[in-house]
This record gives sequence, structure tokens and C-alpha cells, in this order.
Amino acid sequence: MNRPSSSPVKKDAPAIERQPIDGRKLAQDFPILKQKVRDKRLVYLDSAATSQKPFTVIDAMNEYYHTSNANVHRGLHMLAERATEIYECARTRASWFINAARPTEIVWTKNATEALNLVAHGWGRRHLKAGDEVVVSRLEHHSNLVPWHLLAKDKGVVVRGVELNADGTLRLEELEEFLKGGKVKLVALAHVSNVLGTINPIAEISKLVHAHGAILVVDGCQAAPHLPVNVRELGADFYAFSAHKMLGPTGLGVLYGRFDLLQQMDAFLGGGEMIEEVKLASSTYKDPPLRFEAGTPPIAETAGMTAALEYLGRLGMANVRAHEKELVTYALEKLKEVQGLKVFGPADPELRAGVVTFEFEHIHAHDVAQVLDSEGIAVRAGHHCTQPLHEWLGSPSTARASFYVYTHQEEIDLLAKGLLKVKKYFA
Ligand code: C6P
Repeated sequence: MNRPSSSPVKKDAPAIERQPIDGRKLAQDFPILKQKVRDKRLVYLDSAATSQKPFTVIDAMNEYYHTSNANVHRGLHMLAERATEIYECARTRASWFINAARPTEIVWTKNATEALNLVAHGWGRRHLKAGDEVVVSRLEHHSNLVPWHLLAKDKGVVVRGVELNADGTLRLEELEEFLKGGKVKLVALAHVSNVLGTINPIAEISKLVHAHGAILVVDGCQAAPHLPVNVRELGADFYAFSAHKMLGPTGLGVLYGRFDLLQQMDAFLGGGEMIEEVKLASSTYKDPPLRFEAGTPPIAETAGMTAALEYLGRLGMANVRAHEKELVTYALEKLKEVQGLKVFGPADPELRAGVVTFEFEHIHAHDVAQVLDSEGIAVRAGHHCTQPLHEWLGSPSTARASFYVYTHQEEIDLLAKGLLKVKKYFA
């Protein structure tokens, strides 16, 4: 019997330290990257929107459906046992990936957006009251703003936003001022900005937040795929991310929560498998994490996630970070050759991840993306779900190139060349 490789769960040997990543070589593992688009070799620079998937992830999901498909935590038959093992082994592996204290601190969700909504709903509605303050920042993705806005409407909670320094870093002194006011109960911040690439100093922030008796929710959507993340060292109380941005499948997200906090949370969705006992007019609920996983969950996706985490584990997250830092350093220099191009975010590559957002003053970002697309280069254009940040940038729309393990320098050269074409075309 061809058993899924994800079962039983085994801890990887530690990745070889400081092993340089060869993006061009790794790209061979990603079938989608072998194709041509518009008669040109595809240059995929939109990994912040979603990453591409290696063969191993696609194969793991395929194999799951070939050999192990069943529902989890329900049946007593062989396939049900196997599916449950795959589902729970992936949870264990995800807990190792971010160094959670135990697998039961990992809640499977649909995506990071749902994970953040789960905190707002399950923790916020239970523990916050009118007049309490929630602090966010100017650089947040809408997924880490709107759930708090909904909570504000519902409970009379006040949402306050930390502004940015000119280089796109957080004004930490402003956060401290808010905290000193004594009303802040929760701070919700991105670990890495999806537009500026800014890496926020979460370990420093968590100390500040905890010293004032608040909890820290971290949107790790653009960090977990790209940096070594250790939730206990960071001091994150909750940490949310999506599988699809880290080589894994769509339809699966992760909410890490400190177990004591998860225990104090109300269920978000009600239904099958999250219950302890149901009577006609009332019900009681399971302990976390199952309390938050109502209904049939994404199962094949957890098989894919295990393969994605194995792939990243083999590379070593410190090596992934080093690779992207090299790429972003190169890109910041290379794009200086494109006169008239304004690049946003911190100038110091130490402070930023592999995301480069830019604009030409008189050319709409959609036009930039379209000309690049005609060259086979995929970038994202728009407000990137960060309208408050774009208000601050003074532009409703920008273009963004984002990198990952399979990106290599030659693709950044092609981007620069493409941008020169854009300029020429609209001159
Ligand atoms: N950013 C981008 O192109 P979901 O859609 O739930 O997987 O991720 C939401 C999300 C939350 N926080 C941050 C910092 C993000 O970047 C994202 C997703 C994509 O930038 C799609 S809008």
C-alpha cells in the first residue's frame, strides 16, 4: 500500500546552516514555472499574492485522494483513521514550524483572514467592552482592519491606528503613547507589510504590549513564508497565516493561539465535530482546537501543507530569509536604473522582506502591470487591500513585485528591462 509520506509525522533533520538557495535550480521543482506566457518565459513576481506549489505539494494532495480520502475524527474505519492521522500530523508539523508549545495551539482555518476574524469574534466579543481600545497600524492589510471595525460597530470598542515614519517603519513611540492611556486591551499588527515589506520588530513590540496588560495579535501572512518564526520568542499571543503563500494549497489557514487564550474563547462557527454534547435547546463545546473547526475541514489541504512545510524545512528558513534579502538588496539597486520610478518602503534591506512596491508618477499601475504582462512578467497592481496605507502613500494604486524561493536575479533584470519598456511606451 502506497501510504502518504506525511504519515507518521517525523521531525526533519535540521537544515544545513547557511546553505545558499539557488532560485533558478529550485524553480525546476515548480511545474507551473516551466510554461511560457504571451510567448515569453513566465517570470512570476506575485508570490505575496499567492506562491507557486512544488511537485511534492501537488503530489501529496493527489496521493491523499488516491489512497486515504475520508472524513476526519468521525469514522472508525481504516481510511478515516488514515485521514485523521494526516490531518493531525500536519497540525503537529505546523506547531513545530513556528515553535508553538503544543499542537493543540494550532487551529486550522480557511485562510489568515478567517484566523484574524476568529480572534476578533471568539476573543474580542467575549473579552472587550465599549470604550476598550484596539490598536492597529497604518500598514495593515484589510484583513487585519475590518474584523476590528466590525467589532467596534458591535461592541463600541475604539480602534486606533499607529502611524508610520517616513521610511515606512512603525512609529513605536505612538504605540507606547496609546498603551500608556490604559484603555488598550488588544494590539493587532502585521509582522511584515505586504506592500512596503517592512519587518516590524514584533519581539520588542510584544514586551511593550504585555507590560501594559494587553495582548498581541500578529498577522504573519507575509512573514511565516519568508522568515524564521518562533512565536514564543516573538511573544505573540495569536499568530495568523495562510498555507497558500508558503508553497501550500489554497483553502487552508493557521491560527496559532496561546492555549490558555484559546480556552477562554467562544466558538465562531457552530456545527459538527466542535461539540461535546447537543440537546434540543443548548449545546456544550470541545476544547481547542476542535472547538473552532466546525464541519468537514480542509483535509487534502493539510496533506499539501505537510509537504510544503517539509520543503521549507529542508531549505531552512534562515536560508530562505538570506536568499530574499539578497534579492531585495539587488532589486533596490537595480531599479535605481529606471529613472522616474518611485520605490516605497525602508531603504535598508535588513528591515524589509522580499516585496518591492513602486510607481511612475504619470503612469497608472494597471498600465504598468499590463505592459509587464505582455513581457511575461507577473506583478500585482492596485491597492493590495491596503487602502489606508495607499492614502498615506498619496496614491490610490501601485505596482508590486514580490519574490520567493524560486525567484532569481535574472528575473529582477527582466523586471527592470520591462519597466524601461513601460516608460518608453508611455513617453
Ligand atoms: N495579501 C496580497 O496580494 P488571505 O487572503 O486570508 O490568505 O490573506 C490575507 C492577508 C492578510 N495579511 C496580509 C499581510 C496579507 O498580505 C494578506 C494577503 C495578498 O498582498 C492578497 S490581498
